[in-house]
Parts: sequence; C-alpha cells; structure tokens
Amino acid sequence: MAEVDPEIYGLVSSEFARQRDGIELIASENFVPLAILEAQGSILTNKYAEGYPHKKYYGGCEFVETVEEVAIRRACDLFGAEHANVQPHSGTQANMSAFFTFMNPGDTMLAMSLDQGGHLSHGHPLNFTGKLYRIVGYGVSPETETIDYEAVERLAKEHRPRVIVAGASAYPRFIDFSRFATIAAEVGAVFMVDMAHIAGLVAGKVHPSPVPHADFVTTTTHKTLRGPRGALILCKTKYAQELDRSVFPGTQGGPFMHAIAAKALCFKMAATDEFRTYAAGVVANAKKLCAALGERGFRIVSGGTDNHLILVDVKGSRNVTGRDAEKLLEDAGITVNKNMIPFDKEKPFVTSGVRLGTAAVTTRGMGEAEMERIAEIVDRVLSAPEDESLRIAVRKEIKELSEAFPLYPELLQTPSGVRAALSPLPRNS
Ligand code: DSN
Repeated sequence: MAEVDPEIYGLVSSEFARQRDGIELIASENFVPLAILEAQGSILTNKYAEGYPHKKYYGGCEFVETVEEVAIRRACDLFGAEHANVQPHSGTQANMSAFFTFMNPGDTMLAMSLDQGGHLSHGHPLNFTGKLYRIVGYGVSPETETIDYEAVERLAKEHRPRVIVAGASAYPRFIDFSRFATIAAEVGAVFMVDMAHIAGLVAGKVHPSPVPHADFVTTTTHKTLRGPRGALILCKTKYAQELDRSVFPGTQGGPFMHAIAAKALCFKMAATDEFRTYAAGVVANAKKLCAALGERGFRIVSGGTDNHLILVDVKGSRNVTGRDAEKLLEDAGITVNKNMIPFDKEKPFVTSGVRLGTAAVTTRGMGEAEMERIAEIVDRVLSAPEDESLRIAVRKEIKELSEAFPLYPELLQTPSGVRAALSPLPRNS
C-alpha cells in the first residue's frame, strides 16, 4: 500500500497513530485482535459465495462455505441460539433483513426513540424504518431515566404493533428482556432485540441474554464483542428459512467471506474464559469511571451504569454542550461522542450529553486506577474550557498513559509496524 498509494497509506498510518496515542472512549468502538485483522484482510475478499453453505450460486466455494458453516455453528453455540445468519454487512442491514422477514409496509413498530437512547434503524423518520413503517416510540421515565415499562405496555395495548424492538445505542442500564417478551406476547407482537452494544457483555455472561426471550436478535460484531465490522442475526429455527431468504436475496448479494471468517474467529475468542474476564473488566471499569465522575460533580443519566457505557449530562454539570465537550476532549487526546440525554433541550447536533464507554480502554489493559485518572483528566478539561494550554499539557499526559498500555504490542510502534499490521502474512508463507 505504501508503494501503490502513499496518500492512503499515510492516512492509515496517521489513523494508527491517533488510535495508539489517544484514549478511546467511544462506547461503540473497540480494538480487534491481530488475528481478526488478519482474517479481515485475507484473500477471502476475492471470493463470491452468494447463497448459503451447500446451496451456493458459484463454483469454488468448498472452503469458504465451510468457513461460513463454522461461523454459524460458533455463533449458535456462543449465544445459545437455534439459528444464525452471519452474512449481514452492518447492524442496520441486519435490522432491515430481520424486519423484512415479518413486517409489511404500513405495519406498526414500537421501539425506543432515538432521542431517548434508541437507534436510527429503529424508526427514525429519515431511516428506511421511518419511511416504511408506522413508528410508535417509547422512552424512559423522567424521574428514573430508566425504561418506562408501564408506558411500553400501555403503548403496546393501544397500538397493537407488529413488532416490539428492545435495544439501544445510549442506554446504560440492564434491559428487562423477559418483561418485554411478556408485553409482546400479550399483544401478539414479534419481539426483536438489537443487542449490538451489549453483545460482548452477553457473550461474557455479565449481562442477561435476550436470546431465550426474543424471536429475533440482531447485533453488530465490532462493539463490545470485539470482532470485525459487521453483523449477525439469531432466531428460532421456525423463522430460519424466511430470515435467510430475507438476507439473501432479499437485502444483500454476495456475502463478505473475509468478514465472515473474521466473525468466526471473533465467536471462538468470545467463548473463552479470557473473554469473560475481559467482559467483567469492561463493566467494572464503566462502574469505576462512572463513580469517579459522579464524585467530581458530574450528573450521570439514570444515576449509574450496569453495562459498558455512561451518559454524562455535561451541560447540566459544567454548562458545556455535548458538542463542545466532544471537541475539548478531542483536543486533549480523549475521543468521545456527543449524545442526546433524555428530554434534551439541545438539538441533536449540539446535545447536552456525552456518551462514554470502556470497551476499548479495557482491551488495552487499563483498569480501575486508570479510570480514576481519566475521570480526573475529563474533569480538568471540561472545568476549564477556555484553557487551551491545559489541553496541550493534557494531550502529553494522555500520550504517556497510552504508551503504558500499548496498542498491538506485538507490533513495533513505528510506521513499518503499521505496514506489518496491514500485511501480516510472511511473504513466503
Ligand atoms: N452508531 C452506533 C453507535 O455508535 O452506537 C450504533 O450503530
């Protein structure tokens, strides 16, 4: 790449340095193991394999279809599911395929509103779901900022939705899947869970699993699950054939076999004791970071966290908008994203909150002492938004902290190390 396209190589190298030298607190991001980078960058990208194992529409699929079979088996074993489709390219495409299995245009969907913590593909007006379906949103109670299950039940009885969707992008608490399933059963709705954010915590058995309760479970593979960018759908056997048709040929063509190989590795790794320890560490770190910010006077939405993420009301705590907080922290070497908080008075591009997550820092080996230090640094930066020299000094501090927990320590932390990461196979193998 360096020889063929120095421009893109330079940008990839710069991004590597950014990841290496900063603190990553975006709740949906993580660092994949090198073996997963290797699978994702492998020659499997060359292969077309439309269809499903033993029913492919191309010749030469004998190896890649076995890769897909292994990935399916491992996904089912990992989550205790009856059926898995490992082909979806993204979370939104997984949701689209699942919805198309049982929804018709004009049907009603009951899902968490985006401004209360939900996801775009659960009914935002500009998303395909908002255009095709009649959307009814539920949210959190203003008092507790946790899901208002009584309101969910009331809305379900009033609107008789075809589907009830549980799952969120910015919800720091356990979700009561059993309660959702009961409500769905009461009104004859399909129950679907999008567990993208918490999939790694479910695999690591530190978050209740939606699989026994839901008809369909979708997830991305790259967040807490620490796999390649991509997605997965789980369902009961009775829906398997319809679901598979909905993915291919319904909404996708050729599967990305390199990504499916990387998913297979991810499912194998997520089934280990080591991964369970990791998942427990993610939650312990989130609780510590949350408590340390709370002690410094930051208002935490819902008063705490049960998972990997924390929603901080920076406007209410330091009179800084989410947008400004994101920029101030970025200048200091900490990456977060601005996020609406429930009942936010600011616009979505401004927001009153930031969302923090501990999946990536835990992968780097950081623990509770580092969470305390990060909270102290966040406090210093957001308490002095006018102080640019402070942010320059903090950036050095953050680089030193990062260096103590190297990213891809297997590699030399140099541009040639980057090159090794991009071409992991020895030339003559
Ligand atoms: N955009 C992702 C997130 O950051 O939560 C969800 O797809």
